[in-house]
Amino acid sequence: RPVPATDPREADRFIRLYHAENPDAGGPQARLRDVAREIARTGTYTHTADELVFGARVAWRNSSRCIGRLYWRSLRVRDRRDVTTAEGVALECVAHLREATGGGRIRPTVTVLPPDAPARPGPRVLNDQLVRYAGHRARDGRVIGDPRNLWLTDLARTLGWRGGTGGRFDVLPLIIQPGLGDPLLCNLPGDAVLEVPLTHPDYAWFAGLGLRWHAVPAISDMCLEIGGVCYPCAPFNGWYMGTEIGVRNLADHDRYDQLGAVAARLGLDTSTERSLWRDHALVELNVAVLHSFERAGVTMSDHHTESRRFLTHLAKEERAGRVCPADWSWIVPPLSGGATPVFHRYYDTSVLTPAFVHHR
Ligand code: HEM
Ligand code: NRG
Repeated sequence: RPVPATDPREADRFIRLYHAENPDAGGPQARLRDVAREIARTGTYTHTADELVFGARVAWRNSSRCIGRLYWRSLRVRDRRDVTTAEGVALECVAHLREATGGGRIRPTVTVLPPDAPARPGPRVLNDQLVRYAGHRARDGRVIGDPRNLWLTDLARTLGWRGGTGGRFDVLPLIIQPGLGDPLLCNLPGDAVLEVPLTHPDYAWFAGLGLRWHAVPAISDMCLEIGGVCYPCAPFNGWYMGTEIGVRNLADHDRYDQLGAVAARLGLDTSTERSLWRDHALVELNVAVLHSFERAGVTMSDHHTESRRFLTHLAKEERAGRVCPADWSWIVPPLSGGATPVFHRYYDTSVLTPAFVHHR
């Protein structure tokens, strides 16, 4: 995978932004000169530790699909640019999960591994999140587990993974692709993956559905792009908003597809759409998700609270004289959209950097 040289104009823009927002760092002129020289000599340049922290936080601030941006300034940045091996990357991913989980008090965190450099591509994690449940194709063609991860499960098997019980919630191994060389499989230690079994505050039968989800959403397949430099391995996490699990992961027809099972236990009339049995089942499923995380002491927000926080964030950004880009179709929660304040307006759709980007 050839890596192009860093665009000096991107570097220039970032260094100016850093110095504009960090007046204590002094003027940008000396640093601009050094960076230009380093790019001319090596094809790229190295961020200072402070530039990296700032760049990662602003990449979150610029994530137009993210409703959770109010706390962008408190993102914890683990600077691990010195890791040289696939084993090292795997260990840092495990350490990231442990630190970010915080025993349930989830801490928004990003771990930054080595960047792409000309003739020296950085490592990547092939899993789209650090914690993923396997999808197993059963003999009758149905899928046990998460159908979304069939490809990843197949890839792990091809690379020699023999783990898993064939069940619905088998945690997949990490698959690390080093900059150069063969991919590495790494099983996640059980104590690094906090999970929450789902129960319902009013319905004892709910536990019998055997549903659970992992505590930490840690996206691991996006590049962190700062000042023309691309960090292809920069797993990040915040906490879950309940609807991600209760409306999408467990309810989507092409995911765990649980609405029928929930509706049946609730005794709803599924013979007609007009009974709104899907809507009713969705609400109870989402009540269960929020209740279970709360009971387990794991940070999670509901979509009403997170929507209000987002508008607070927007107002703060405007007061700071910045545009806050947002993508309506991702920001509006997938349940009761019109009952949340984020529904009733439009947003600036600019694309800003630093950013987290899907490169593949
Ligand atoms: C997307 C919530 C923290 C970066 C999203 C989505 C939600 C969300 C609901 C939409 C996901 C979907 O529909 O699949 C939150 C909450 C957080 C949080 C509640 C709690 C602190 C973070 C952090 C970062 C981040 C720490 C990065 C440092 C992103 C990005 C996307 C996103 C890049 C778009 C992902 C994609 O394109 O697939 N967030 N987020 N978020 N968030 Fe956040
Ligand atoms: N919907 C996905 C996760 C996407 C990102 N969501 C967050 N991010 N909350 C899912 O696994 O359901 N975060 O960094 O907190």
